Amino acid sequence: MIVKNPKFEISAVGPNQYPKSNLPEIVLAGKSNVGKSSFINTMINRKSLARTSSEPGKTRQINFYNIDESFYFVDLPGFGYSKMSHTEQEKVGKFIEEYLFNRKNIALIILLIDIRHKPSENDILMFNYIRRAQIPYIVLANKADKIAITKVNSCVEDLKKSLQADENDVILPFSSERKIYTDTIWTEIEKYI
Ligand SMILES: Nc1nc2c(ncn2[C@@H]2O[C@H](COP(=O)(O)OP(=O)(O)O)[C@@H](O)[C@H]2O)c(=O)[nH]1
Ligand SMILES: [Mg+2]
Repeated sequence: MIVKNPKFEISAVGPNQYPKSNLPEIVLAGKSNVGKSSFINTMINRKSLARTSSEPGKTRQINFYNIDESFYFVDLPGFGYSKMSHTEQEKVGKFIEEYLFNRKNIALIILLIDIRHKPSENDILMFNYIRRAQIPYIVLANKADKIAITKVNSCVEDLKKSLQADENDVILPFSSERKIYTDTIWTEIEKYI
């Protein structure tokens, strides 16, 4: 896909601020700092439309990016960030759940998991939540540039096992640095918009 005019639309702190439109929403989920905002920038070929941060846990809002008036990339707040207070974590968790549970426009959820580590308890919770929600999803094993190229496939296999993923679950390596698999991921996205 060639993106021509991606626009930041709104940073929502509550459901009344979600866009009124019915455009399909492609949602980025994953823990803080896993690379959700970078993913959006990589896919749309912009350096910093989506705000990235090396300081984890900064985003508490749901950010909507209008992509050529054809769909939204939705950047969820990172969950399970230990330096956030317990009350704050709970608040963010409820906000995410409310969005995922009630929003009718969700077309696809893209769950990012760091390829370098075993999925955390929160990663597994999120995966199981999405699976049960019966919304289409794909999983990306992100930051693949951080491990040796020869290990990428076996790490993806290990991730599938840890998640107890199904045979037909789409789980691909990804790297915002190397821009690998962007075509395959666009093909997946296009199926749902
Ligand atoms: N090496 C590498 N670093 C990445 C990748 N994606 C994101 N990062 C870095 O990880 C940090 C967090 O990224 P960000 O997109 O803000 O994560 P978010 O909190 O999930 O939105 C930033 O310093 C990014 O530059 C990747 O694919 N490879
Ligand atoms: Mg972010």
